[in-house]
Amino acid sequence: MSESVIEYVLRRLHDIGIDAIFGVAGDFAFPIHDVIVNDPNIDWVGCCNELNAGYAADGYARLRGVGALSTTYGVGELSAINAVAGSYAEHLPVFHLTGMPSMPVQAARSLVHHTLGNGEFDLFCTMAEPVVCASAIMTPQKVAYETERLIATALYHRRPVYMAFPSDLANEPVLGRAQPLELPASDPASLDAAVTAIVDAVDAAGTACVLPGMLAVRAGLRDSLQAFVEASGLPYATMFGDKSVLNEQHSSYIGMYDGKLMDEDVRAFVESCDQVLCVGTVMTDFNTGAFTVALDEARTITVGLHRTQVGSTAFPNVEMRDILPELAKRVSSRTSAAPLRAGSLGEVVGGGDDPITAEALYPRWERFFRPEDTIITETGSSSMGLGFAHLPTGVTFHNQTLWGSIGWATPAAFGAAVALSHGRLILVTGEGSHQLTAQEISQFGRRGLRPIIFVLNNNGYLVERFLCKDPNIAYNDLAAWNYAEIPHALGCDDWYTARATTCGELDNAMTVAAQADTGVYIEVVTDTYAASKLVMQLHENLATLYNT
Ligand SMILES: Cc1ncc(C[n+]2csc(CCOP(=O)(O)OP(=O)(O)O)c2C)c(N)n1
Ligand SMILES: [Mg+2]
Repeated sequence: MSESVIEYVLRRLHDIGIDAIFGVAGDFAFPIHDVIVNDPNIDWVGCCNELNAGYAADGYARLRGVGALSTTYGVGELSAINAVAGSYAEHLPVFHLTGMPSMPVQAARSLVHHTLGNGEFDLFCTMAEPVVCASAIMTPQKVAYETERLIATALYHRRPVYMAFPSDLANEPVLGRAQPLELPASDPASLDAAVTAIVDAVDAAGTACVLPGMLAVRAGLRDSLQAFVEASGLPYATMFGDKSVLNEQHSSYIGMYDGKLMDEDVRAFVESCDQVLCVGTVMTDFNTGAFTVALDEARTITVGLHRTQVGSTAFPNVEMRDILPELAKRVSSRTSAAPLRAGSLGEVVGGGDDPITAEALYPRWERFFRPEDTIITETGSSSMGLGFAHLPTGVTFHNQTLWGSIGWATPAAFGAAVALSHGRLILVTGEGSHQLTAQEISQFGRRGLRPIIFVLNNNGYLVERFLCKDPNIAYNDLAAWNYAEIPHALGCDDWYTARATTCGELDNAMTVAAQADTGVYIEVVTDTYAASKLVMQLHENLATLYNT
């Protein structure tokens, strides 16, 4: 029998690395979901709601390079749209498959459920358009061509795409044909000129450094970037949203660069360099210490996904995947030792009945991390502290630094756990953020996944307390939950759970967590104002942050 519309799409998604699709079922999507559930190559991963499914697909894509979710018409897809927008902002190619009413129902402008009751059926596709880089309604005639176009577009831009399946067409045989598309190549002359310009600039520079950026990881070029950095012998620093792009234990790693807000030695060195080579960095507010980085354009080289800039000269149509290997071949090697050694969060302090202060907490977390951990951190005070931990080899650190939608981390950690092939999965979230999406904890238990989860309970929205006018204002307060009871109530029966209110209790819980062979959930209770350093620094620099 010939392949159906949805079978074609699923086969091609599997070809590019997708073996799980997150979602919530619904009648208009049954023709899609029936096939996913019966597909031997792709797991149907049910989620508690569509927003969580979108975040889970995002977390999965951070590890695997691509991700997918599937929702029903209107009610389902609109619930997911915040998550898809986040994947757009954060450069993650997530495929959003949604079911639609049948073509006759649409043609009759019928008053069916999940519509606005105005006979219009293309509204939700239109709503999705600004948060995806391409979209299509899949018919037997178009599906082959459109699938290839959408895959190529998603992979080129590293952004989500939207696919809608009218319910009467999803299981119809494919009528058209198409070949997988090749991604655009670099313009050879522009590529060669860009490589020459970079090599000349770096060779002429007395001092130079690299800022490795997350777009290189999004493009699957971590190894290629590492090879270039090794070949050049250049020191490298990392910005917040780029944390862990390259190994922090490497002798060339000099620490976190966060403009004027954090490590002054790193800032002074980076900004004094004759050339700073940014590879796949994105200069957002939280990536630049609230825009306090000061990089002189004349001394800055920027390698983007599709374009390179050396000083004020732009080299268009230069693909990052092409330029990095060329640079590794042609760059001169420096052998001088790195000018700085990356710092750590300091010695572990406190013990016994001592309260868990910020000074007690963050070094404990840093010490808890092991090689090959995958760490998912939520927007809020905890990620702003952990961003400056000195990570062991092979650890990846994930944060939604640009989109910053609280609630992301818990389902994203679930998606990452589904994608994970080795090592531990650690989630660190504030309790305020956790309240948005905490029910997704149940999905870890359901699939027998064993994350280590830390929920920082500081009695409210701490980071907001530091950013708003009146820290004690009522909108930063929360309903008090018994967090440590959540996993058991949500079906994670064998998990180790603990509520730590003192350093001693936290040490005990961490000792158990380090050896546990079940899921772990630790509520860490601190004072309302126990804040990491960056949070306090942001407070001091509010005017810079808000450009006022
Ligand atoms: C979806 C969404 N709603 C609101 C916000 C605004 N916001 C940013 S941080 C934050 C509070 C986070 O609190 P919590 O998770 O408890 O972390 P803490 O800073 O207290 O450690 C809020 C409400 C947001 N970023 N995203
Ligand atoms: Mg909080």
